[in-house]
Amino acid sequence: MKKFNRTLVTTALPYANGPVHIGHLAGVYVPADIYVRYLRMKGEDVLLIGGSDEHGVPITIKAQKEGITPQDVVDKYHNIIKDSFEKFGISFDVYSRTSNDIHHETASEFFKTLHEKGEFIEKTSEQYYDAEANQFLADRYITGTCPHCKSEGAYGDQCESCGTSLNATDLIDPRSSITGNKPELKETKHWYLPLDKYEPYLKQWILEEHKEWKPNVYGQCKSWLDNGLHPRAVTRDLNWGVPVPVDGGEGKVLYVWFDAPIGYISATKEHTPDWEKYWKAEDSKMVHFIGKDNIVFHCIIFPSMLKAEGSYILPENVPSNEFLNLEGDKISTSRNWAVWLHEYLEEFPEKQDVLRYVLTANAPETKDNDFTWKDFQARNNNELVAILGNFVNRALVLTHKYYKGIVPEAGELNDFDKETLAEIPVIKANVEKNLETYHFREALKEAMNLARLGNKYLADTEPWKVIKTDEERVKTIMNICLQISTNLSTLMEPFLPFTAIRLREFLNIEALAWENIGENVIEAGHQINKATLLFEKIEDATIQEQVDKLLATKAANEAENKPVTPAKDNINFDDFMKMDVRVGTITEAEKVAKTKKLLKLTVDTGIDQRTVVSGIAEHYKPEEIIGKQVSILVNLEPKKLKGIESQGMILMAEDADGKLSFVSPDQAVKPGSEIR
Ligand code: B3M
Ligand code: ZN
Repeated sequence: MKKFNRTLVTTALPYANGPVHIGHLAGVYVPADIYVRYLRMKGEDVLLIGGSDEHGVPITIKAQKEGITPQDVVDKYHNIIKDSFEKFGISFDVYSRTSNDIHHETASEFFKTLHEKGEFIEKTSEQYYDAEANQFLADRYITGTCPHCKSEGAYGDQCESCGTSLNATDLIDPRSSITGNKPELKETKHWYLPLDKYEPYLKQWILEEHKEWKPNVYGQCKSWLDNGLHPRAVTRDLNWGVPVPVDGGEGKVLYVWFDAPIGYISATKEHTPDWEKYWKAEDSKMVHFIGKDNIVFHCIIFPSMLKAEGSYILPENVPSNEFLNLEGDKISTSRNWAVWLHEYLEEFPEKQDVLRYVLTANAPETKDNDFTWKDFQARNNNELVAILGNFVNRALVLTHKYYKGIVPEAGELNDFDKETLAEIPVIKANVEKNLETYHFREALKEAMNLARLGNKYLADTEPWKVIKTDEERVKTIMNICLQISTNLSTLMEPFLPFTAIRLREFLNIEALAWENIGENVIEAGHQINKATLLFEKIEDATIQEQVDKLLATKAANEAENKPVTPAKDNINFDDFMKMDVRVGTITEAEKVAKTKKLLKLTVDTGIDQRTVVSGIAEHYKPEEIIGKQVSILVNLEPKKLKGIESQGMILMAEDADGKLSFVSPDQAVKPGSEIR
């Protein structure tokens, strides 16, 4: 195996058009952080690179929707994302952003180098254009039916249903996402990277030399390479992004997927003047952590760009994950179907490690997986509390009880003691093997085995019984329990960094190196601190709140998508004229006793002051509607409701989720004015 002297770990740059959610975390940031923390603990030279992807159509579309500038959009979300990553303990060496000057310069230079080397093909072709919006329709500006899986709503650059990367002109029945119009074709010039030129190289490099890549990654690459590569446009007709820095590039920018991966380079530059050794030295190892929809860009396109430039290394591995779903449905920013990190951090303060644990234990490493709140609760209560927390707590509490918190000296070890301690290096080796091959869930499972070992040791040795007959023996037992606890604080650190710190505070020890695992590092006579619980049970009510929140989202989405009630049968004009609808002013309002829905109103109809009972109490408070002008059907037969005679009906607009609104004139009119 090749020997590397430093590691550059990159994490996909999230689009700054929304906050990050558990899908991002499980797919990319949690595994990358575990990996990097592990390497750091081994004393290796490693950098964790991240940043916000602030260019491209996802950003401009969001800005148009909200009526703000793209810069406003990225400023807002970059700050939310950066802040929540920090609080969640993703230990970036640098978290940058692609709107920084250093990135614009780096990406621009990169393009110019390729241009000067003659690596691009310049080609004029017909692209979709929206005449009404006066704009070319790049990427997500155009939607249509996917030619492969036939699902609707595929984008001009990618189908999110089947993951295929597309050209806008491949779409069936294309539509502009700005106006909904059928686009026309119009000529425009662009720069293309001839991917076909690198095909033989990529085939050798991936299919022959990197058979160890995960099957999902290798498989996607193979299918691309088997289908044959074609030149791909790396510029766009847009006004948001890195301007094309060569003649004829006016009004055009680099394709977001051209500049974004260069963002990894810019961020490294921003972090250290010594950036080149990470990117160019043969003994540097680069690893890209990404989600599965980014595979082609990191395994085919970016490597071709780096190869074309000529002075950079290529990734050693691209451990892409599959997707995490939420309660059985695909996570979606636009449908608000997600658990947002910044909200989790507020709603579950100090529980970063619980989420880190659950997302790792249930990571979508080989197939799509599902996050459910029930599973979150079960893993917290049955694993973190019952296994890890329980062992550590018993070890610490008994040490305080028997020895006032002073580590007792071990006597002679029996076979069971020796066997137990001998397990520690075995567990360490298993964790290492799994971390080094990017099997994070397996690694965590192995690490938890150390806590299981501790519990088993306690259950078998029963110090609380032995203390009555053999005080010397208990000293040995507790010494071993404290050794296991110390080792847990080190072994768990990559996965549960906040817990590791707390555990070290309890044990009153400094951070240890990975190599210390298995050594006896806690000495007899050492004073430990008072401990509190490492984890606490999560109650049903807390979980129910989260489930209810999702149910409300689902209801809102369903209401939004609910079709409008179909029109009723026609009536003739005379039928219509039978209804006497007027503008009235509400002059009094009060709740009808013992009902939830009813208000008793007095309405000035211009004709008279009359009483109307109306089922609007859940939508309006009596005091806020006095003086309101409303529409009232005055010739409806009177009817008794809860003993009150209602003389007419207030007309309300009802939307799909049952929300009621008054139908009011848009300026004050005289009560009694007829509505027709
Ligand atoms: N922003 C796409 C995504 O968030 C893109 C990743 C860029 S990595 C260089 O899925
Ligand atoms: Zn598709």
